[in-house]
Parts: sequence; structure tokens; C-alpha cells
Amino acid sequence: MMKHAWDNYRQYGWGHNELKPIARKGHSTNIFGNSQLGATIVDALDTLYIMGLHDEFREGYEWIDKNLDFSVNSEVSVFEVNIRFIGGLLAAYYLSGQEVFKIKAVQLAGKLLPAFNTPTGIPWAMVNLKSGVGRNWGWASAGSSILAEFGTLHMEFVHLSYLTGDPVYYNKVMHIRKLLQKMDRPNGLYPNYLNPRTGRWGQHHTSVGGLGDSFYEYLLKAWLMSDKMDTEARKMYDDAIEAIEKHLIRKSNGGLTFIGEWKNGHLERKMGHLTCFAGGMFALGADGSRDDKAGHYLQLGAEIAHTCHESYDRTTLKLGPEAFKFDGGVEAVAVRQNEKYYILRPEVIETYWYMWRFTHDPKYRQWGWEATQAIDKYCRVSGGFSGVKDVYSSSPTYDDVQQSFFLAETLKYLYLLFSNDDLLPLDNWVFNTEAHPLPVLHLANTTLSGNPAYR
Ligand code: DMJ
Repeated sequence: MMKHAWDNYRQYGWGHNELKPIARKGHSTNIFGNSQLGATIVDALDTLYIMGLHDEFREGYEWIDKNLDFSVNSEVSVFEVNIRFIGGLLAAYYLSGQEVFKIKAVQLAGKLLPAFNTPTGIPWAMVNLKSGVGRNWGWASAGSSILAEFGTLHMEFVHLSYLTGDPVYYNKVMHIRKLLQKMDRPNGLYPNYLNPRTGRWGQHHTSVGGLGDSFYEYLLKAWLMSDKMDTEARKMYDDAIEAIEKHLIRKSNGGLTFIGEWKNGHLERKMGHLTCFAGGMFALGADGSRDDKAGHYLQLGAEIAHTCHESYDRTTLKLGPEAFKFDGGVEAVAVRQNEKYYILRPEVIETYWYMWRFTHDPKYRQWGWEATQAIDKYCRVSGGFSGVKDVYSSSPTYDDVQQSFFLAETLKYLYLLFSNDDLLPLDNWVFNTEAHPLPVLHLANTTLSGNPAYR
């Protein structure tokens, strides 16, 4: 499947950000700006490497060495470019040792730094790589920046400071953390929106899915990545998870555990495909949890995995919808037409993989295999893999996009699910939110200014 996705991108979309597998041409969205930055190449590199697809890895290496240039007049998403490009380049560097990946990651990070020039230091959502001018998404509450965006820079930026010896990256993300720590949190929850001019929350919406998700993930992973030295991050994670459990996690009438969203003063009994990553996160955070609740969090991870599997199993295609409800007799099923699509997302498979690593319960491989077969049957087209618009329809139509995260995450997690645990052991590697593995930093002898935890 990886070969099919790569070969078609190579043939029809090379250098473009993504592939349109039916039209057989390049594809892009506004997150990558208007330049051909080869997002699929950068995102896929470490998967190719891990799978032993050496010729393909070499093709990617050569394109990056010769063509990847960030001096372009293009306005990109700081978050997306960080998780896919900086994360992808750093992982490729750590795995292969090729200097060019590190050099490109540092060049790109330099281009993102102007985004932090706001009155509060909370970065803009978008930055022009040439002019350095930043701004926020028009749709975000009252000019706000997004929690899952400015809160998902920590891992990559700490690695950049570690690799370069320049504390600038580290200081930027620690400043964000300090600011968040000082703020009041309604019910102990972090709202999704924060205004970078005023430093005040926007609308009080809270989500462990879109707009919130990877902020929580990065608190836990900052601790893991620091060899468990960054106890401040662990405490923030524990506090956040306690509030989430109290206010957002419920059981449906049919006994399915779900994570809802806090909106306009009440709990929306709806869960997104994106939220399904949390099963894996709870399992990953079980060890080291407060009050020795490891068993509890592993169980919670298993319950979320089960619910998300049900969201797949209750469809015609055996692929999960974008969002599903637990309301009015509906259980783990999408109600609105515009929530019935599957765009090759990884989160459910990601959770299967973490649960497999921590329990070795064969059902997770079984569920992963079901998903593999469904993707291969319904998303494979002759020009690559495409998302589908309605997982409840027996004759689905395609969205004609092969997302770069399909190669970075979905196929990587599937491959790892069927590999031995000594391939990228979780004691040594921490996966960024785009599934790019970064090594645990044993920083005892390294000086990073600003935080004694890193001395
Ligand atoms: C990926 O880019 C990352 O996993 C991100 O954190 C959330 N969304 C997509 C995949 O669905």
C-alpha cells in the first residue's frame, strides 16, 4: 500500500504537496501556502525508511537536497508546517543521520520564528515565509490563535534547541507554557481559542478532538521526551486529564465510553475521528500517572479504542466517519451528511497500535487488519488512495485527495502494529502528532537555558 501511494505520487504529483489520485495530478490546500513544498515527500520519508524502501527514500532525499527551498512568498500554517515538515525532517535526520535533513529543519524553523512576534508571544496561526508577516484564521473566535496549534510546537522546538545549541526555540515554547499556566481555566479545562493580542480566551469551547487534541498530547510527550525530567509538563497533563474525565467523558446508554465537547455551557455528546487518538494517549500516559492509576488509564484507553472501533464497525464500508453522536438513540454513528466522510485519517489505528504495544491483546491487530482491508478495498484507486465521502453508502464517491498524513501516519501505524516491539521501542522514541519518531533526550549533561529541568 505504501508503494502504491508513493509510486503514484512520484509519477503524478512529484514536488506538489499532495496527490489527486483520480485526476492524477498535484494537489494542495491553504495550510501549505501556494508553493510546491513536496509535503508528501517530507511527511513520508521516515515511513519509507522504517519499511526498508531504500530506493524510494533515496528519491525523497535527493528531491529535498536539490529542490526544497523555504525562501518562497507563501503563507503557511505554522502548526502544520511544524508537525509535518520540521517533525518529518527531524525524524528523517535521527533515523538516517543525513545532515541535510537537520539543516533544512533549522532553516524552516528560522522562517517560522516571526510568527511569535505578537503582543503576548502566542504565535499567529499563519506566517508568510518570505515577509514574516503573521495573521490568524478568519474563522477562529475573535481573532484567536488555536490551542492545538500553538500548543503543538513543543517537541520539535526542544529538539531544535538541542540540535543547534540555540535556546531561541526552547524559549519560545516555554514562554507559551508559562503563559498558559498563569491563566484561569473554566472548570479546569483549556478553551480552544486564545487571543494573541490580549492574552484572553476566546469562546469557551473545549475539545480533545479538533482544535484542542494535540495540545494535551504534547504535554504528555514533553515529559516522556525529556526522559521524564520535565515534571511540570506531566503535572499539566495530569491536571488537564482529570478535568477532561470529570467534565467531558461519559458513558452512552449502550455502554460506550465517549469524549464529548464542551460548547456554550453544555456537553455536546459528539466525538470526532480526531478524538480517537486519545485512547492511545491515555494508555501512553498510564505509567507515571497520579495516585498510581495506571490500570484505570489503560482501561480508559481500551474503552475509547472499543468505542472508535464501533464507529467503524457500524458503517457499511467498515471505515470510521469524521464525527459520530451519542444522542437520541444514536450510538457511535454519524448523523449529518457532512460528517460521514473518511479522509484516510490515522487516529483510530494509532490508538490500536498503542493499545497493542501495552496489552498485546490480539483484538487490536484484528481491528487493524479490518481497517487495512477496508482501506485497500474502498480507498484504493489506480492512481493512489483517496478519501471517501460517505462511509454508510455502498457505492461511495471519492474526494480525490491522497493526504500526506496517510503516508506519514496511517500506513506507518499499521506497519508498526504488525511489527515487533523492538522496532522503535517506546522507551526510546516519542512520536510527534504526525507520527514522526523523535528520540528521548537524555539531557542530564546538556545545558539548555531557562529551565532547570533540562540541566
Ligand atoms: C494529522 O495531521 C495530525 O495527526 C494532527 O495532529 C491531526 N490531524 C491529522 C490527521 O488526521
